[in-house]
Amino acid sequence: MTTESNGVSKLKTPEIKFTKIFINGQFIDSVSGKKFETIDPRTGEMVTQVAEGDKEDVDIAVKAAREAFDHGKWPRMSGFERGRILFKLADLIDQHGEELAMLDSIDAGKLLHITRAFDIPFAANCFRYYGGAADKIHGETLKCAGEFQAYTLKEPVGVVGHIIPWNFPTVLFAAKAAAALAAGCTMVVKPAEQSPLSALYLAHLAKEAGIPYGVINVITGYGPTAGAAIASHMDVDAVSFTGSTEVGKLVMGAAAASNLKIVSLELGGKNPLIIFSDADIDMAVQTAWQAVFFNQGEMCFAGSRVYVQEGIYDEFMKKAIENAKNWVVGDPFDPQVHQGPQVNKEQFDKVLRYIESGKREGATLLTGGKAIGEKGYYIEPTIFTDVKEDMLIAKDEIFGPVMSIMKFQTIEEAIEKANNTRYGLAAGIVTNDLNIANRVSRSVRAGMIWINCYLITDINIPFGGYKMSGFGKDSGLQGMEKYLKVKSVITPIQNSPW
Ligand code: TXE
Repeated sequence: MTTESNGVSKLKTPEIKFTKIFINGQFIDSVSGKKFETIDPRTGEMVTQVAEGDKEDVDIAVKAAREAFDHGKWPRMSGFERGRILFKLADLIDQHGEELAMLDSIDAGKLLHITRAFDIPFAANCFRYYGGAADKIHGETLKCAGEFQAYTLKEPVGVVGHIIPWNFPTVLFAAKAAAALAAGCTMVVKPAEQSPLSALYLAHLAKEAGIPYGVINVITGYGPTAGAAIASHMDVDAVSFTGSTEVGKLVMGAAAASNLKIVSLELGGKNPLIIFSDADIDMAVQTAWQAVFFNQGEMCFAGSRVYVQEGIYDEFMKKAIENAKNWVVGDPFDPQVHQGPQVNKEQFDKVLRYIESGKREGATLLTGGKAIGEKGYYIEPTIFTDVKEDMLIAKDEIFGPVMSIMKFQTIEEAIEKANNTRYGLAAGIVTNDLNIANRVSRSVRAGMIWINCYLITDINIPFGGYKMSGFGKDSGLQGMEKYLKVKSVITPIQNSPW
């Protein structure tokens, strides 16, 4: 399907099948009947209208999830059976990968060829990984003092609220939902208002796969209304949030003020990428480039503070400028394009404001720095040099295609600067010296360290931060542990020989 664009080319748009909230296995209108628009970031025009869920809808969804948890078969069936259904869902995601990829591309401006090659297979594999783990959940047997023994049970926490951002809509839905489903939980998912379409499609596929009604409910809507209603709900047992640090604090506050629900937070980052002068310079430039500009720079793990050791600083700059010349910004549905539009006007304006602040505060604009075109939210890949530690572009998460380059001399200085941030999500080290790599990786306070690579991840690798980047991991077995509670059972044991 194609539609008229800004008059320059024809833009592809996918067919939109699901626009209503999903409760108890049915797509229904919101109680208020209100709808909101999702916007195509290529043009700023409406894609479609989606039901706007609010507190009342969250209440109904939580009731359905509660019923499915307290009386339904999902938490009671064997892990093996849950796993079989999750495998089926994984296959359905693969089969419908093209539709899902297109929905994320049109909602969030993500490159279709990357979404197809990475996001969708990753999402399907989340269900396979946790499907395989579902029948391997078990406790321990413990010997006690006196004539007693104990054992632990791992039980699902109950009803989980997942609050999801827009930069990896399908991936984050899958990583959170698959882990909680494997654990035997039921859930209410709130996708970001910017990117609700793939979540509704996934709800449909979950129904097709045979996940019982009420186990997955999806409420599309805004954060301060639907999202806040989940965070403060008395009958939600845990909330798993990915988004900004500011909202993470609100979610934690709401959890504390309501029922002390379990909280996990995956928040922002301002991640250092430290390039030592012994590094292979071409590899270092490529690594830095991908670390900042992949996914339009809209990554909490973007390596947006690039520290380059003085010996290779000038050469690094030269090669970085060369890279910028070959970098194509444009329609995310075009396979030749490297960078699509920012997700919406708000993020577009925010990134441009940071670029202005960089200029105002005296950083040198090496390349880029401007919006592209009259329509849509496109921004040039932008590199600042001579950046000082106290500039906003060195301190704040920009969440856009902006690289801030700083020079350093010694390993001690690099470590100190890398840790000079309120965040602690990720860090990168580029060096051929194993001793440097080992020392820096243990000295930087961050939840994820890449050595001589960046962005590489897999579903079995725990992901989550230190400091104000939050706590609690997504992915890996730890990603499932947070949806399990440990119960200790103690019984007498008589005449035991041991
Ligand atoms: O995030 P929000 P926004 C960072 C990034 C970005 C900034 C703002 O720096 O520029 O945050 O983006 C829901 N109670 N990240 O405004 O508001 C909201 O509806 C409960 C980093 O999009 O944090 C959405 O579903 N929920 C991040 C989700 O929270 C609320 C990815 C994230 O939205 C709520 C996205 C409330 N009061 C942005 N208010 C990452 N860690 O990857 C909003 N929400």
